[in-house]
Amino acid sequence: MQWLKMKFRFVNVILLLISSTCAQLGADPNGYLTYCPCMGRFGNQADHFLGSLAFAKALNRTLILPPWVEYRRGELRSRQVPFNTYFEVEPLKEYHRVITMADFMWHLADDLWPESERVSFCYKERFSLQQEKNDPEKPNCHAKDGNPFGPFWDTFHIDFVRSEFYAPLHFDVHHSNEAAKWQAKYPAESWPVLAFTGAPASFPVQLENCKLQRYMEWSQRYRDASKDFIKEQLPRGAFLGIHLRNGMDWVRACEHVKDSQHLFASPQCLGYKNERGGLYPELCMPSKDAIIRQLKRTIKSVRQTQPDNEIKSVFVASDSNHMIGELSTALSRMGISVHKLPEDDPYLDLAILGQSNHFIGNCISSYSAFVKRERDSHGFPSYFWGFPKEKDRKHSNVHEEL
Ligand code: GFB
Repeated sequence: MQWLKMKFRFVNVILLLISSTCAQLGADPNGYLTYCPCMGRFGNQADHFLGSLAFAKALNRTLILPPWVEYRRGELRSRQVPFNTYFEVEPLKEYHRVITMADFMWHLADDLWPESERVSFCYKERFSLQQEKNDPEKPNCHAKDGNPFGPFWDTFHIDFVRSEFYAPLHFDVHHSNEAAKWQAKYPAESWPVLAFTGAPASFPVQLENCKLQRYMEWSQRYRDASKDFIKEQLPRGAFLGIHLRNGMDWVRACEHVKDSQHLFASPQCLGYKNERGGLYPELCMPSKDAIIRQLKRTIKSVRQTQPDNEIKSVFVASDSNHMIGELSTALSRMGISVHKLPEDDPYLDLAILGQSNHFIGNCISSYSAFVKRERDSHGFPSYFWGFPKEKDRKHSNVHEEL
């Protein structure tokens, strides 16, 4: 009997907790927006996130914060990592209403987005790789087809009953009255949740949305870990953070430099309309000698301009070759030590680069772009490998800092 009473009380407490969480979360009558960050790795997803945040605000819908999609070697299905593992949720609310996907799905979805009403949005029909699924009579977004599409929605047991094609609407809410068109076509009363097959945003991030980076604050775990590393592993004094993007995927990507005006994040140094020039190979893959020359030049220049806060060490982040040996040898006469994380951690690398006194990144990499935007939001200086072009630099007064 006693046991039954306790069980009853326990169930009551749980119900009370759930209902108070629901009350706290409160349903948004203006509706919600959810999407799969199904393109690329972190840098691409971060670019898309900023655009999606701006889009949700323009439509006046709460943005459901998607988990980050990660790929591990040897695993066939992507892993979904909760948004707040890496970034705080609260600072985003200063800009616009957001809710984590877990909170939305556990506390609100049953009422607001019942299983029978889950519709996937895509621009136009997307064909399935499995031929038998493509039915000319029933065009479909195939929102769960392939990796990471399936694993992403499966994380929250989401299946779609229908597809909606939103063409000719688009996501540029800065240069037209597109938001009003979306609201007219998909009012929140009849469409409480817009669920996009991919991010409702462009890549690279639109210029107007770069400044939203300031609402992305590292989680306590990453703030602590980066501070500890800087304090315990680097010598006292200023340090220069560098990003060396040089893995095999990058070598292949750089081959596209010769036939493009822009590649990935290149507008961050060249300008969105190539105002500051066209692409060239050294921007993508600087040689070892060019890297060492630029490092020495930067360190000397800081010595002259900021004699009270000289660079004492270099922190290297890389997806492949950190060049620790070569760089240590080259910089030893200047009394500079060269460091890297003991274990690979792309997020900790980013958090540390964000805090360095000076930063040299790869203009074409969206991973570098994340660091550049974060530093811009704090007023910290950033530079790029091979920019401006060495021969241009000799003949012009262009300041390297961007
Ligand atoms: O972030 P991301 O889209 O940047 O993809 P890019 C690169 C991934 O490589 C990162 C790892 O998300 C990390 O997982 N990575 C890169 C690093 N740099 C570092 C680093 O310094 N430290 C660590 N630990 N990991 C482009 C994509 O990548 O690559 C394109 O934008 C395409 O879509 C191309 O895939 C080949 O912009 O650099």
